[in-house]
This record gives sequence, structure tokens and C-alpha cells, in this order.
Amino acid sequence: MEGRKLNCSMEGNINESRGALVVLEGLDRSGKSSQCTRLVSYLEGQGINAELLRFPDRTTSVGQMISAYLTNTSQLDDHTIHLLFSANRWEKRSLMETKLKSGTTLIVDRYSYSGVAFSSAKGLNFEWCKAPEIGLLAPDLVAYLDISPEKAAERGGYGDERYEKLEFQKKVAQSYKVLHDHSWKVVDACQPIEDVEKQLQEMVLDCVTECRKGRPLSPLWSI
Ligand code: Z5A
Ligand code: MG
Repeated sequence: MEGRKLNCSMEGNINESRGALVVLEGLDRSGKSSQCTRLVSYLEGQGINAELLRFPDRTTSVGQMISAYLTNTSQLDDHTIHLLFSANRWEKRSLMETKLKSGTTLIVDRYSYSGVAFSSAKGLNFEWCKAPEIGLLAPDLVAYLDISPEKAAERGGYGDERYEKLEFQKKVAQSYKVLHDHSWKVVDACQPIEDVEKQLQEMVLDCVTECRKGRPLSPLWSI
């Protein structure tokens, strides 16, 4: 029922110009945050309204619970933290829709794919992990920054947060492989930072142009 309601409200938008929903995904240290910041500056320089969003958004009360878990200040059941990550996206969903419809392009640092990749890497059922994400906004572009776990670990080393361990990152990489589909754009994240940036700029500009023509918003993983 909820899925149908979301569909209807989105269909009203057919042929209306809007911003693009662009998601960057990849292993830890693949360069997502660096590239998201650069992309927003680039788009603004092109006269395109753009904003950066990141998940987890640690500023909300849900985000603070997530942050406490990631920094090992609190312990939570694997299912519980998975649902909190998802709730953290749901609490931004309507704001994201409003911004997109008002013409702002959103550059998003991690999204539902991180949620499924990390939780399923712990052994949670894959479909169970996807379920709470159903009905969030589907990205117009998913750019995957591709780097091996070993190469990523060489980049300044991992910190003290939960998940920042090579063995676990190898499992996350496997989960991303299962999630990956033909619509994702895979970028070699081992290239110099400026080369990655250039490739991303081109694909994001194409995507912004498409969305300006009025590509309708759609729900993620609808059933
Ligand atoms: N998580 C989850 O479990 N479920 C969820 O639903 C979500 C997340 C959304 C926190 O995420 C954790 O939450 C994360 C997943 C889990 N697990 N871990 N670990 P986070 O996004 O807050 O993590 P982060 O620490 O901010 O970001 P990151 O992923 O670790 O790094 P990154 O953003 O991909 O990379 P970066 O910060 O841009 O760059 C890393 C370093 O590499 C830096 O020194 C750069 O200067 C350097 N760099 C970047 N690009 C290059 C190139 N091309 N060449 C050389 N060096 C480079
Ligand atoms: Mg980051």
C-alpha cells in the first residue's frame, strides 16, 4: 500500500525538471567523501544547485545512536543497528524529495547499498537487509569507486571504528559484488584523485541533464 502511495506521488512529477540523485558507494577509503565534496564544488561552479548528503547522518538523534555504535561506545544487536541505519535514511527521505523536486542535485556519500553490504557481510540475510530500504528514493546514478580491500587499507590505514578491519572489508567487497547491477557506473578508484574526479564529473553532468528533462522519481527496490 505504502509502495503504491509513493509511486502515485512520484508519478505526478513526470516531465517536470528536477535535480539528480547521485550516490557514491565503495569500500572504506575508496575516496567517496573526497569525491563528493569535489563534485558539489564542481557542480556549483557550473551554476548547478547541488548539495552534499552523507549517510550515516550523525547529526540526528538516530545518527547519534549510530555514531555511538560505530565508535564502540555502545553495543547493539546486528539487526537493531541495521534498522537504525535504515531509519536514518527514512528520516531524510521527504526532505530529499522536496530538494530534488525544487531542482537541487543531491550528491550522497553512501546510501542503502552500504546498509545492505555491511550488514550482510556480518551474515544477516540479504533480502532481510534490503527490505527496510524498499520505497526510499531510487538513485539516478550509483557510482561505485572500485578498489581492492588491500589497496584501500594502504591509504593512511584504518581508524578505530567498528568495521575498519581488512578481513571484514573483504566480506563487504563480496557483498557489494552481489548488490552490483548493470546500471552502476564503476570507476577505478586507484587512479589519481583528479582522474577519478574528471570521470565522475562527466557522468554526473549527463545524469543532471537527463533529470532536467523530467525523468520521473522512482522508489528503490519496489516489489
Ligand atoms: N555503514 C553501515 O554499516 N550501514 C549503512 O547503512 C551506512 C554505513 C550508510 C561509517 O561510514 C561506517 O558506517 C562505514 C560503513 C557503515 N564503515 N566503516 N568502516 P562513513 O562513511 O562515516 O566512513 P568514513 O570513515 O567517513 O569514510 P570512508 O568510507 O572510510 O572513506 P572514503 O570516504 O571512501 O574515503 P576518503 O575519506 O575520501 O579518502 C580516504 C583517504 O584516501 C584520504 O586520505 C584521501 O586523501 C585518500 N584518497 C582519496 N582518493 C584517493 C586517490 N584517488 N588516490 C590516493 N589517495 C586517495
Ligand atoms: Mg567517507
